[in-house]
Amino acid sequence: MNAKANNTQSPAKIDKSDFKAAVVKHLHCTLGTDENKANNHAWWKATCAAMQEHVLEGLRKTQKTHYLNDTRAVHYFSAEFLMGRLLSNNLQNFGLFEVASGALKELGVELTDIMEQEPDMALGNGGLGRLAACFIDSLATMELPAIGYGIHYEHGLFRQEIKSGAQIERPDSWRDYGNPWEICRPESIQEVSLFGYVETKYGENGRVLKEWHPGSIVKGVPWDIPVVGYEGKTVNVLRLWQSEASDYFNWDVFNAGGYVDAQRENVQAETISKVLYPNDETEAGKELRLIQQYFFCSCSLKDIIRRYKRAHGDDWSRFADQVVIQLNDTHPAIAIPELMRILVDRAELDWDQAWGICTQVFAYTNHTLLPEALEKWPARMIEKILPRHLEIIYEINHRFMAEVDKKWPGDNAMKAKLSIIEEGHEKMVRMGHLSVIGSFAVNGVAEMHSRLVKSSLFPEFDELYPGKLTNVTNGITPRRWLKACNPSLSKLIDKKIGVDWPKDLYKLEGLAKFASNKTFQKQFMKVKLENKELLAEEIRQSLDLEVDVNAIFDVQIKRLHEYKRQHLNLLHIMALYRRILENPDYDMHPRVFIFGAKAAPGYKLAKDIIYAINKVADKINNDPRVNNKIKVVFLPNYRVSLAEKMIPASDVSEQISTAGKEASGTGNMKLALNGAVTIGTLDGANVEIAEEVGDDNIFIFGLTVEEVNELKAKGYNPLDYYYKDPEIKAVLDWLETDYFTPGKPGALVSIKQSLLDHGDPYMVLADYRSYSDAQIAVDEAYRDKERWAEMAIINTAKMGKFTSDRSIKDYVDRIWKLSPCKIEN
Ligand code: GPU
Repeated sequence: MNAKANNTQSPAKIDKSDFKAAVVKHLHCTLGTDENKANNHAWWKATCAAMQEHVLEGLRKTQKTHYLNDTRAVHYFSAEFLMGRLLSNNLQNFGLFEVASGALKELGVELTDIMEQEPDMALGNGGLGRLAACFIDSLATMELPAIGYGIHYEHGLFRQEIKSGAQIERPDSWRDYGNPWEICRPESIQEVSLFGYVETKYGENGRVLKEWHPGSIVKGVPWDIPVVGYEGKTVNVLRLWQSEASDYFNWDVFNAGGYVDAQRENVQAETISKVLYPNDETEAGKELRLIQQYFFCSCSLKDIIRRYKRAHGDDWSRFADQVVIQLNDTHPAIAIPELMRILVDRAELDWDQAWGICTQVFAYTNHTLLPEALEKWPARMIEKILPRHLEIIYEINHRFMAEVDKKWPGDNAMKAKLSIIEEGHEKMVRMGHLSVIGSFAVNGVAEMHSRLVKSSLFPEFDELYPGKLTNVTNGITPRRWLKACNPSLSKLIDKKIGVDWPKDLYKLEGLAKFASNKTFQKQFMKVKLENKELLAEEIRQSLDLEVDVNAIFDVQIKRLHEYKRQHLNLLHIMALYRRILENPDYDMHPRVFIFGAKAAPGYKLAKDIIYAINKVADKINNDPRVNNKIKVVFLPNYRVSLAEKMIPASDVSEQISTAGKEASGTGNMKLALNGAVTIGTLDGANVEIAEEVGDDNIFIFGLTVEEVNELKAKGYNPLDYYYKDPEIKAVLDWLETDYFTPGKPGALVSIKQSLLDHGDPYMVLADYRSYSDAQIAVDEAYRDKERWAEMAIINTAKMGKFTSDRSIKDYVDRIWKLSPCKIEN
């Protein structure tokens, strides 16, 4: 049989006619339709199926090679993977985008149209979930043995609709018509125990044995999503667990004639992986959430152990050589006591031996300092759901307290401070402390954040375990966030510096020498203008609103959160509006302020801010006196695929969190990579972006972390700013009228109240004037077209550091100690 017939030829050799034949074959044989009947959805599915042939071939080779080489692998545990769409990514990474596009064209189909059929895979909330997706892309690209483990949510992050200005949440059903990328692996089902009680027994020579009698058992069914590396050599997998009722456990009820009861148990079991919690950086404290966390951690650990045992039998001595587990925040921290349980209760290892393994296997990434995001579980809740795990946590803590006593003898205050258990009217388990104690490495996600993790979150842990706390600055994959989402700019870059940059982003530095070249500036800004036209079309389609592509496109895209300060942006927009009303000749370059943001459904003020943005937008966009100097656009349902359209079209990137609050940010990196200039505070990775692009190519404003702390210590009073700055006063008072909400005075007052009556916790007013001044500087800079083009080019040129390949290299060299494994084609 020739290579073509069995489809094992390498993707590099596929031509248009091969691809065309494969798509038609799948239209006929997989979808049961034909070229005349097929709609875009069918074409999309057939194209995915044609692609999936190569993906699965790559997957098979990769898994075989990893198995034969018995490779050490990293296991990335994350409750969220925000993958977005996969077709264009997989085509790009296999180098088949042009081939597919040409093949489809001959069939009378536009590839970019059918790509729009793909629902986003939105199994995450925001930055943390998207980071996980970028990391697994880099791991595959760098040919590293890796597996992502998470939850196969039936419903991902809600779809946002805007009705009369307000956010409405609708369910997201990303798999309704089938997901062409995933493969169910019933041969690797796991069972997970929940509830019940622990029996203490005595074994040989008085050894205490613990037996957990669970009250319920659920099945974890794995679904594998192939993760294609750039140039398509390594294809790793993202393994997501779906919960189902365990057949075995329901037998009794079923046989007793309790068909209905048995069905009820089914529903309960299936609830576990039903929906993603839509809270970003707030700990919900819900029982089901803890069950979700335990469910995927337990399935994943059992999966890892099964694989290890296949090669090493019952010899645990090499486990830590083969396995490293990265905990993406504390959401999977329950994996630590779960591994202890398996090792001590099941494998019957000594506690010390088991603990030795655990503390060589786990590493933990902290993604926030916000107190409301630091997970704590009521001990009573853990006891109910995971009785044995609570005992293990107490034992870990007991031994840890002895360590603390050795370091700080007799210091009970120190013990209370560092204990995993927080004593209070309700005992709580601090998952952050458990994670630090149970891991061999702990990292923050940007230099500044990691410094604060050491100095203010975990200073005593840093003293107790010198060297354990470290930094790995976040990154983004340039394959999705430049090559795939901005094809025009990518082609221009290819022409200028060659095609190696997607795998070696420091190569972009080669653009810097053209930053002041007039011809290149024109080419660069022409691409930007084309991208702005595409986004303007999107805005027209979605909102029936015209925007001027010669205006500055000023973009703030991220979850809605007080600390990210979308309301600072809004107050400034209102102030500009006011300036124009007071002085029709107010001199400014026209600007389109564009927002994309989802609010957690229970976060009242965040929803109020979305409402306010929309109401202010209505008024400004329809006021002829504004003379098109300002437009305000709120694009509904912000998500990965929308970001891919917004980012290439942005001139200005808003990164305006209160200093010390944004751990890193990654949208800041994506926007700068696509030639947007940042207006931002010295927060998170903005600091490192400023270092890379230089002070002349970024607009920094606002209080520093030190100044924020000083002002707080001295006693911050927002009223000082309200009375001192007439513009602040006028704008806040405006919110109280019915100017923006005719007939409904006070509809926007909660924003004013949070800033004046509730103490302005994120210091919006303290930074207002400095922000407004920085915006004037942006306006002036933009009017000098050449100067602006130079800034934009420098931003793209200097983003080398922020490829997620660099982040992964840092993890590999300093934490994971992994080696690449070449896959032969
Ligand atoms: N982040 Br904790 C989330 O998106 N969700 C969370 O639950 C937590 C953190 C973000 C940080 O806010 C952001 O600054 C960072 O860039 C991102 O994680 C990835 O590290």
